Amino acid sequence: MRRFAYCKVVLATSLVWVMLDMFILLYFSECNKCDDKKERGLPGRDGGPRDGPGEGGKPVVIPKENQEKMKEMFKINQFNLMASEMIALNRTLPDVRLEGCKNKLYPDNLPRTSVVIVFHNEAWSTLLRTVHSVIDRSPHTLLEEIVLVDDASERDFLKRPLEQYVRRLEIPVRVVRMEQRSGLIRARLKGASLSTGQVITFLDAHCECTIGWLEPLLARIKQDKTVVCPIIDVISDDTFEYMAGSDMTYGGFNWKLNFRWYPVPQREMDRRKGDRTLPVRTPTMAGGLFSIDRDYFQEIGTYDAGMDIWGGENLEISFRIWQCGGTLEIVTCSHVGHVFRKATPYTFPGGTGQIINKNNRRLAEVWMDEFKNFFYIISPGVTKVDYGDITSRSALRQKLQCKPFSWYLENVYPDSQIPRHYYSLGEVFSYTANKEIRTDDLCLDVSKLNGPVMMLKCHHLKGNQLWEYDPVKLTLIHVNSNQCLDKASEEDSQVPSVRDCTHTRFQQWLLRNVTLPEVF
Ligand code: LR7
Ligand code: MN
Repeated sequence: MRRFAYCKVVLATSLVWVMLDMFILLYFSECNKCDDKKERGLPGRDGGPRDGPGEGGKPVVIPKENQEKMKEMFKINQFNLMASEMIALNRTLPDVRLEGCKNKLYPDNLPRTSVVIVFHNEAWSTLLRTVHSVIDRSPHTLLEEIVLVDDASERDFLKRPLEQYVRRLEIPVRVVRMEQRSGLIRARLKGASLSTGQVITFLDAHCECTIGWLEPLLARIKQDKTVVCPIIDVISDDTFEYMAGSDMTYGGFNWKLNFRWYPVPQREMDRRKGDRTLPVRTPTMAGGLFSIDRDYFQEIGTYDAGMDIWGGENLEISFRIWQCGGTLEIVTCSHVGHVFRKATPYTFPGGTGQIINKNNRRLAEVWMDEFKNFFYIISPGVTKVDYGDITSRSALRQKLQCKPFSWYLENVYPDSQIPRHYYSLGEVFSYTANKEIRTDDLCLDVSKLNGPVMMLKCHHLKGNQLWEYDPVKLTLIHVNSNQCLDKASEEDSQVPSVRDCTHTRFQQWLLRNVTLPEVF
């Protein structure tokens, strides 16, 4: 395969590189002194005249005759590996920043960062393109080092060839290995503990940093207890086309505790007085790309080392930052691309569901108080999953005197899918203080007399999603139609509907109070 051929070339030329090292060192120590503009103008860097595959972030088209091979190769990493291998490791990318970001000035005493990249069986081309994009698009004065943490990969080219390749780069790049497959959380902990920069910046192993990505992140970190994420642009898993992400979305989550993007609400636009170049306060981070002050990372308890492989750590650190007095932001002037995949290419030893449920239970049990029940009712069987020992994480919450989850919902994430106030949480639905019958982001909705009732996206405008519960008659009255929720509109139908409130036998609903609401 191409990759292996390439690695052999890498080995064969490593001697030459040793000699080249001296030259490169000289060349780049020269270049450190260049101003940014000049560096950008160098051939092979942004703005340089290049027309190879994928240059300028353009999509790569695979010729017809290679389509079969392409499909085969796709399975290896769950992205178009053939396309990735055709693209230069230092391809140019468009400057996708808002105009107002391009001329911002940053203090010249910014803290230096270590960049920590963990990987398991990552492709050579995506991993090294990540590394090159960091080196090529960061002022070297701000880059302490890059730490690559190999989470027990099983690919030969990620062993010595990788070590030899990175040795010739103009920024110190360390390769460290996990002794056994540990998952991204413990791999990041190892990388963080071995790194030395004042700031730690985490990246996934298939990212590309764009021009000016680092300075606004570091500038923001100077604010106490602020953890910052770039806008995560999309690198197509099919074509490797680079597509700018929006500054109008931020991070949330649903009842299943999946991270999700949602539109930035009006209140957050208002707080920034409509200036889209100012950082957005985000309830959660996606997880893979963020910068944090090293001391603050320690102070708030790094990560939960009891979490395995993948998942849960992103919401866990998000809740923890907010509940324990920090701030989490998306810095809209910083853009980093990430290859979004539709499936995971690697194994989850012990089972995907098992691992993700375990991680999610750990975060729900430690941080979500009674609101963990929203997760539990929507994920049948999850309460049977063993989540191990959480005493040290609960003790951390105690020690840091972190605020309750209700505070987070009220103050940080009022537009959450989890209702801050609710009367009842039953087997299937919640009855919220807004008088919606709701599961996740769906609400029971009736648009005409005698039904039918449907689950539609909650619109929060009451109207046809407004239900009044009568705790004496035990009826749920659809206010607009003045009809009652009915178990069967025809005697033989099992589909709930609404009917005039006279068929009491079919119209009684027991709402179970899992948690009694506070006084409304
Ligand atoms: O066992 C593992 N060991 C690892 O070292 C499993 C993974 N990894 C590495 C992997 O090689 C990669 O570099 O960990 C990194 C993240 O794994 P991905 O790329 O498979 O994860 P993802 O991009 O699908 O998932 C997102 O959510 C994860 C939850 O645990 C992590 O927080 C990822 O970092 C995160 N990625 C992003 O935030 C990028 C934007 C995606 C979105 C939304
Ligand atoms: Mn990823």
